Amino acid sequence: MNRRTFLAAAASGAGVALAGCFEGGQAAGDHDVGMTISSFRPKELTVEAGTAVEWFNTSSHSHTVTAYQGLYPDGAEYWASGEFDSQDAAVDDWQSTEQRGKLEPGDSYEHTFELPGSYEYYCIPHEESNMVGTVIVEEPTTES
Ligand SMILES: [Cu+2]
Repeated sequence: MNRRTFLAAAASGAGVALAGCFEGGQAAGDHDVGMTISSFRPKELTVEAGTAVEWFNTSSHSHTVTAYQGLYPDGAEYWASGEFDSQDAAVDDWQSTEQRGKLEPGDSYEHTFELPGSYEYYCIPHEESNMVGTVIVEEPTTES
């Protein structure tokens, strides 16, 4: 894609310019990852290091975006909607009345990925339905 084409595509949503890489048609609007009743769309997203990725609950059900403990590069911090320090804390929260990590329909969550590598995550209430996803973070490319 040349730069002109990229800018035209980016004009459809501010988030697109930040997100960079897309799997066509699976994410629309300003967000990078949408949600169905029991899946993330796209399930796998590739971005450059330093990219802020936005999840947006495009479904009619409540979800979470919850990292699998340790399934991210060494040196990266634990990440999850609700901003917890660990997967245990995120799960405890889901089982509490507070549910700070819960994304209601129309809610969004954003996380910036600084370190290259693979980040595995899931939705707490729909893990049994295989509602899981991966963010692959690549070294920034230097454009000529
Ligand atoms: Cu879910």
